[in-house]
Amino acid sequence: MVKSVEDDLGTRLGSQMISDENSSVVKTNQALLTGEGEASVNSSCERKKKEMKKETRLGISVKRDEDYGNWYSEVCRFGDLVEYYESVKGIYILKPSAMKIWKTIQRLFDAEIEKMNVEEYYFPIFVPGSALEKEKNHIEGFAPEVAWVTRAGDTELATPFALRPTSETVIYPFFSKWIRGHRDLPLKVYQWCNVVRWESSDPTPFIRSREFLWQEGHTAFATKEEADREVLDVLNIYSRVYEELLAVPVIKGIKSENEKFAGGLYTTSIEAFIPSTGRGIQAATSHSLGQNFAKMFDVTFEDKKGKRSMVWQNSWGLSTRSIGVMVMTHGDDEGLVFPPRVAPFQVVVIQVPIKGAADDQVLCNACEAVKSTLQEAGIRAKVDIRDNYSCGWKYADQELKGSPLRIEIGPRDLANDQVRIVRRDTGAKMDVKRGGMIEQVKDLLEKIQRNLYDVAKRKVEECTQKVETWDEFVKALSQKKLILAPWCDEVEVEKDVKKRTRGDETGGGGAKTLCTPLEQPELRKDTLCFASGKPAKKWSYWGKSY
Ligand code: 87F
Repeated sequence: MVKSVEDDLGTRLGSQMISDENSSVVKTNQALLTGEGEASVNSSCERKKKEMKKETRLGISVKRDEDYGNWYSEVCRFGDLVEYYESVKGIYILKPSAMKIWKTIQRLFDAEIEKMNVEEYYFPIFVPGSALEKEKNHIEGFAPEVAWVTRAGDTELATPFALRPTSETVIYPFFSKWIRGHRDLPLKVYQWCNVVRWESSDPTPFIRSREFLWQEGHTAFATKEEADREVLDVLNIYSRVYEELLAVPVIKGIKSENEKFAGGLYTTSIEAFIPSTGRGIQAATSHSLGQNFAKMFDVTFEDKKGKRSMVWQNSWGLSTRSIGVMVMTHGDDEGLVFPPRVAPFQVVVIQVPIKGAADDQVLCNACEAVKSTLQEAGIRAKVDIRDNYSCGWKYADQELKGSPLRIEIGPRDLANDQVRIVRRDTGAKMDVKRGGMIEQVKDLLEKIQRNLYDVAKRKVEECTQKVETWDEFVKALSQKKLILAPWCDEVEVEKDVKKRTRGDETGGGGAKTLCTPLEQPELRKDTLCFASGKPAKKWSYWGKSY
């Protein structure tokens, strides 16, 4: 059974903490007010934090770079993002922190997509078998992942329903019905919903789960040009969600024939890279469907000259995987690290008491007052008021849960009319006068947001390697690099690379293209494909992936 970290620590730490507090030297109220002896209290909290972590393994029990899989799982669970749903494998409960982040993503996305005149709908979760049948050729590879409802009570359903793995087959019959003439175009719809994909490979919270949340968009246009433009407009919004909110650098690109959505014309994506594992991860996709689905679902319109034509369609999606990519990008050995713009709480205020002091109500009030001042300035803040935990424990807990800033207030701070601010990303500490606190906090939150992005970007750049030959490629792959290589763009060559790199020491499947970046480095005329030796047509990113 997996218990939450608080349950765990409550039982493991409770008695130890109480005896710790009781055995401490009693300080007078005078000392409390003047802050006398508090320097040692502050550092004793830090020391205690370290000791407690060692003894009780408060928080993460493994190092990120030693056991990435377990590190990630612990960070998600102990950081209070998810709880495992033990009854069904690959299913997770999203806790309030995860939902708050998802809501922030939703808000930015809604605001941007509204500017593009895309309207929100809600379509049913049930997909009639007959509709999926229509798309048979394209979902062939996906069929094992489709989950079905076959029975109601004791009665077998005459026509079983699938739970949506994606909603093309639910929505397009209505496009066929709603679109009559050119005046009905463009038709642009999107929805926020859950989808179900019964994946067989290793489930991982947010990254690969059997039920997840996403936003999916489906649009129809009179011309290919309009549709093409939208594919990239949406990709840009996705890229902004990652870069501006989640502080995760991504690469915009086009998928290879092997890796595109088989039902469409071409697929664009944004790709992130996780340096610790050396794997790429598809962060969101925006597809041009061409007229394939229009043909299948009879989505046609009468143009201005009275001629019937098929529409041009797109579909695009961004899921809660984004939260997992953010955790992987910024998390460290102490736990989660949230970028300020999405952090459920940007500041946690913690009281640094004088051990054994009879009355710390003054401090408690000061913490509440600081929190209120922060909240009034629009900063998401909370006080950790739990009186059954020591300040050291609370520091470690705040670090585990990823809030960008911690404000410590002790008697000396009170006496000096100041607070101590500690950064989650760098650990830097600074004492700030109460009067200038809001300005400082706002400034620091912006700095942290920028720093997280810059550090992540630098790490990816350090892991990126340009190669031109097969030997360079294999070496870079063994060093877990994100590889940029000149390629002839042939399907068989990509399949061959995958086969030749399967089962190497880096584990996972074989290497494949992640994308062909929209931003292309210059390609010399005589450049050859690193894998086939044929003339290269483009630079593509290669690597192992999630
Ligand atoms: C799993 C089972 C059945 C992906 C599946 O990417 C069908 C599918 O069609 C399936 N997994 N796909 C492709 C989804 C394409 C597209 N749909 C709208 C997106 C974004 C949102």
